[in-house]
Amino acid sequence: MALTKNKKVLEFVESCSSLTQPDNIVWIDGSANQIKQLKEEAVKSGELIKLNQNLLPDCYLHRTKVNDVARVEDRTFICTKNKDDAGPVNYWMDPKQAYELTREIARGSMKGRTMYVIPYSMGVVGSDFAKIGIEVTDSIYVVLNMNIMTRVGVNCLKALGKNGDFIKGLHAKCNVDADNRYIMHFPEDNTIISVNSAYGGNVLLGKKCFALRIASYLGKNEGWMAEHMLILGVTFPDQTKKYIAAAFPSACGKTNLAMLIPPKHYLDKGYKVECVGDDIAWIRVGEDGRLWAVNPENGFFGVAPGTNEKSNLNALETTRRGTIFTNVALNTDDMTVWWEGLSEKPEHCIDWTGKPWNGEGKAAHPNSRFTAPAVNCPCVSPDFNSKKGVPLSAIVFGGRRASATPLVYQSRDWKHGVFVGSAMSSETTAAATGATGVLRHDPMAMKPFTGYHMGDYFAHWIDMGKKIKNPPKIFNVNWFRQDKNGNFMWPGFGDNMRVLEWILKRCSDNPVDAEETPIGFVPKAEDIDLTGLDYDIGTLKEILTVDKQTWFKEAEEIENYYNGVIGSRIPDELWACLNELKENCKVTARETAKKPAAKKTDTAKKPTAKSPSSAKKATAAKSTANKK
Ligand code: SAT
Ligand code: MN
Repeated sequence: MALTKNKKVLEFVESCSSLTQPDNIVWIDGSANQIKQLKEEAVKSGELIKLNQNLLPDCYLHRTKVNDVARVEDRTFICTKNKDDAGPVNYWMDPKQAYELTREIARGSMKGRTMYVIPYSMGVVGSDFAKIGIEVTDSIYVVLNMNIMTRVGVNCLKALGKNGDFIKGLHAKCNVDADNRYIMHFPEDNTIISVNSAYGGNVLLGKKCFALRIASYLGKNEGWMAEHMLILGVTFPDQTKKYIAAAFPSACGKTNLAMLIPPKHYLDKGYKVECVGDDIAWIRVGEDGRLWAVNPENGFFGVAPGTNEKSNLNALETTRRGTIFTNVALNTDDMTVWWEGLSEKPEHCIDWTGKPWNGEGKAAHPNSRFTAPAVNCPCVSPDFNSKKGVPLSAIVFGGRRASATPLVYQSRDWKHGVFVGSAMSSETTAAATGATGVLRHDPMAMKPFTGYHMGDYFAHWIDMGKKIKNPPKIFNVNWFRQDKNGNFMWPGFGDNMRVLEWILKRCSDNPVDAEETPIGFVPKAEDIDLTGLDYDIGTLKEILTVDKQTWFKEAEEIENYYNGVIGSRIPDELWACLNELKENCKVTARETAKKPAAKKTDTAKKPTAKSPSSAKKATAAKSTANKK
């Protein structure tokens, strides 16, 4: 029975059911009882495998079809009336054509199936930030995942009232036919249609489709920002707190950074890191002129491989109950889960395709995932459900770069920070179909997620800067520098705290000193606290060095991207930053003779006491870790 009198909702549900012709319609009320029944049904049908309920209570395993394991960027479309408004880095389709195409595919596709109507809220129901969506789907897996990832149920319909507007989402599994798979966004109609997939980012419509692609478009029009960012809070020994939002491409370690456990001596001193979000931030200007951020999600859809007690104990603990695992391996000895990098290989296991694993190839798919409730997380922030969000001291951009980009640098101001974000490149990962390890431009880690023209998105960032009286400082980090033998040069994971500390010291009223380089401010190596780490300060110096020639080439590459890809909508402020970078990186004949590039001290800032550093010998361990 319909759970609302909102005519727009009823009309939408009716239009979906007359198109797809399901046998039944079930409204998801969000009650524990209904969710329990759906899990039982999914176990019966084989859609979920019940795991060991003693070791992993309320945990299940799901396997997707082998052709349906990641987001499909080349089948994801932004359907604006004007092709230009979708811009150069999105795939575009005329809305009329896209509606016709997907409606034809979805027509009658739910015959013999049940259609579920999921009312959900992105953000705390009823808060100023929150927005309501209705997702109609024929997949129990989607219902159960949405129930973890978002706030689901009747209170969302209540918040909507009789007349409220919402984001419409239709998901029809159809035959999971990769050749007819489409993820369509109609930002001008607040509508999403997804057909022929049953994998996470393509079908959990509250996530990338709504909370980033549609929301970024809404944010541009309404004066706020939807970003692909984790949010974390650092508590200092004196109990003050500061918050950081950080943008990294998919599968580059956002979940690990968001749940970081600081090294022992930081814990001993009283430092604490708490997680507000691991993937998406909705950001507004507060009355105090600062930026305030919320995480609109309610759970974590994290990459499983590489997650272990050392890399992310908090994530592991988060997945110990109430979790749905997708495409990991099944340890048949004790009916628990396994993935590469978790622990020793199990004696007997079934790989992600459902076949006994003989130890060759991967047991878990590289993009296998856990869907886990945020409340499970041992370090979830007490501000997780805050209606007004948390104030940002720093914004951090980061990519996966084997060379060129130093461990950390700070931009000169907001505009320059926007330039740094716009110039981001990163090596591709298994989160999307296609080749991995290929360097590509991924501005603000939003290349696959901006619901409008990338040049206008840059301009929106610049415009936002004009409204923020007390802007956060903007930084760039790179945990992934490699030496000539392919070894990572920075340990990453919990040791990233050492870099976060420097970042936050730069955000204080009495900032720590820094070196000015052609690309921005880098730390003096002695100011990164290496206490307790077996690490060579020489290596640190190396990954803090900015090589002018390399960066001149980077600047030319950015120029090619600006000119050749993004084009005329790039704001003048960013061109000015690019020209400045080129100017700063011009190498004189004399400099060529005596490298490396000269640095000068940041005289604008008052130097403060240096943090203790006790560098020990040895180089960074050879590492195969993939998300630091
Ligand atoms: O598959 S998702 O888009 O949900 C996760 C990701 O790629 O970041
Ligand atoms: Mn993501």
